[in-house]
Amino acid sequence: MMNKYSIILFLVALTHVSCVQKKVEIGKVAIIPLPEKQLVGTGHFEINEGTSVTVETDAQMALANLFFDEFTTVSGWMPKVNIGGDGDIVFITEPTMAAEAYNLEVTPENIKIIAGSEAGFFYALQSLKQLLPVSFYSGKLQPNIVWGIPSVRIQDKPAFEWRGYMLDVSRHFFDKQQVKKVLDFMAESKLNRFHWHLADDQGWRVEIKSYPKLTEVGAWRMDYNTTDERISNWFGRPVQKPGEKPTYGGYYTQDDIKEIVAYAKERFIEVVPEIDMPGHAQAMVASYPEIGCVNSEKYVATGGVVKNNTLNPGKEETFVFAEKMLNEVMDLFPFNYMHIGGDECNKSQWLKDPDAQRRIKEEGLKDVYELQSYFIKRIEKIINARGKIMIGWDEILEGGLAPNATVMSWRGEEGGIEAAKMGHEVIMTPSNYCYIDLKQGHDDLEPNLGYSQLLLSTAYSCDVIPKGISEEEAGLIKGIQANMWTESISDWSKLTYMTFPRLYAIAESGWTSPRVKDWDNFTNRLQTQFLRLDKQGVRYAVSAYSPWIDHTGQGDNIEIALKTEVNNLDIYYTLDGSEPTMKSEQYSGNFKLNKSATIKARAFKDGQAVGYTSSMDFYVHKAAGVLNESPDLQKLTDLNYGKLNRSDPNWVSFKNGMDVTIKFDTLTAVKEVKFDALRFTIAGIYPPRNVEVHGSVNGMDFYKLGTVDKFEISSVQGRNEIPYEVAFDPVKVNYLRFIGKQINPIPKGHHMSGANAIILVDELVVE
Ligand code: TNX
Repeated sequence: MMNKYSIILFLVALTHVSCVQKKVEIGKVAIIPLPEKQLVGTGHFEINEGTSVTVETDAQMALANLFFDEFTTVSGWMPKVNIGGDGDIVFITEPTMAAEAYNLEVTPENIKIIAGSEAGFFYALQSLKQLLPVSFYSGKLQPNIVWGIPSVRIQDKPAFEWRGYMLDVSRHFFDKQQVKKVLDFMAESKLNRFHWHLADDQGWRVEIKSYPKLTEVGAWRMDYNTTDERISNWFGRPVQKPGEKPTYGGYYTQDDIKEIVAYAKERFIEVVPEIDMPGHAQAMVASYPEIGCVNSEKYVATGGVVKNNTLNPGKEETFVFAEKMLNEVMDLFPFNYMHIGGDECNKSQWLKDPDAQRRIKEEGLKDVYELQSYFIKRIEKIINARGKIMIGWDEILEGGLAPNATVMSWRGEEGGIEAAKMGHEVIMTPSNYCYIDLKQGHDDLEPNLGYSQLLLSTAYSCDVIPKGISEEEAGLIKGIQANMWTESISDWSKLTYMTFPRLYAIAESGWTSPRVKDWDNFTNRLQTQFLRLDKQGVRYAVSAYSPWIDHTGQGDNIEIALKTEVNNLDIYYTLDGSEPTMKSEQYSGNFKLNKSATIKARAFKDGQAVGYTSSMDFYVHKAAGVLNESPDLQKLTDLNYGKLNRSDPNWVSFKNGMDVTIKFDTLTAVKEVKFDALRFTIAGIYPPRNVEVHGSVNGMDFYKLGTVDKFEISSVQGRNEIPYEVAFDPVKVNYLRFIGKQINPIPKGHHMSGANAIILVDELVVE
């Protein structure tokens, strides 16, 4: 039995529970891509259990339900959606508005969503979502939040009709659920073309009923996994041997594809399938060797660059195969574009293949380039017969462009310009702006993914319409696309890391008019977007907020500069290797450094650390900044040290042995020299077998100071840095000469055996 006191306590507890304070959270106006026009008002609109939504049609009803259903997860209820009536949030059709355009008006009293098409309503809802507080993105039940949307008037429309994202699922397979997540983040960024790279040398990914071996054989390869992101193992993958059963891979059934296409459609995304040919076709050739050439590779490729992988344009059965297969593919994809690749076709097999050679003669073709063009033109007929448009990478321009083709320009902008001048439609995906498989920051701070670099600020700076074309030609440029090649992207966390935030930069170039694009404004909005990604547990890169440590000058006159891509950050640094805080030295311009130090730098914004901590062991040695005989060699003494990456520009390469002389400003006492040589044997890069160091006062008479022999080490295969150190009795010199001998020829059984070894060396450290 309850006594008087427990009843009172119970009642107090009850009132307490029912009065749990609800907290109003109000979103920020930080929409990506930036709307054409937006005017921020005062006050906010609150979405609560009583909020009602009025739509006009069933189609709008479906859109509204898809969107407002997300409230069920985060608040436990969803606003009521009705056709007709007098709701708090109203959909209003305005037929004069352009396709995909919308207006969004939020006041404390109501929200008006105005558009001329369903796509317009959909994009308005994407903007509305970004106006909600970041907590909305957590996907967790938060019943005590009152969802506030800031007052704002938005008028918005896209700059370009093609706003794409390409995913390569051949090099690494991403399953159906992951592809749907890709479509979700595309939709949130108002992207509308999903280019699905379904076939390449390393895997075939779509069920084809008339050619079952394409998935039985072509979808599987040898592989190994590593979780170590410092290792980029694309070139070192195990090659399949007879009798071995490959287990890495996967494919989509035709039902999977239909499900994904429908999922995309619901989000106003059209899916463009790509079957890459006649090159990049090893998975096809491994499945059906009869459509390959002489010396074809037998198995699905595992990594690296594949050479004997081309379809045979000399055989009629190749075209029979292509026609049946492409028709099955086209049956699955309602959009009126079919991408056939056409890139990087290694034509050396065609030079030797009797069928290919016969075709060249019979058709009166000039060379293998015209043979590729012959192939592509026949494939175009198959596609046009279905009323569809063929797209190819810009190599389809070589040897004569197919008459109706759309060109995807990837090797810079030139292919796009040329195709537009010829009156063809173009999609811009120049690798120097749009390849999000490349590193997005300093080598030391990034995982070892991608072979080169594309910074966020560079991606943002892309002008979709290249310079030097007429207004009419500009009309043929349909838009822009981010390309996610996956040689080094083996899992979801790497995929999102490389995608974000660069995808937002490219989405903004596709959607936002170049007149209103603004880098500083973008990076401010990005910080809110990062909070949204945090709430979803999505991994992304903050590289653009991390300091780059640069230096200029020479000798004891070295100056250090700290820079970030993002402007208006506060940079703090230390010189003793400790972690910088806001109590450390604040950077206010170049500073002098005349002794060795470990510099660490970190950027802060509004009192919060942003980006990564950059670090550099700065070793000021006697030859720092001295002049070399040629400017190319200046990199040897510039205090930028080469990294374990053969494309690091700091390495200086020698094809015929190393012979370098450096000259000091004054007579200098020296007692030791050190440097590193790169071993990267798969590319024929071997460290020198022997190094001699000579000194001179007058620059003519040199005498040997010391030597080091590394024959055994230098002939080992692998990938690492080999240190060379030569110590000698102290002397005073004006000149030092370094002579390094190659291990020539590269011994039998080694990578590139028989060839001449290349030597890559960096930083000639003199003490
Ligand atoms: C070039 S772009 C390729 C792809 C690679 C990519 C890596 C293109 C049409 N071909 O096969 O995956 O570079 O960045």
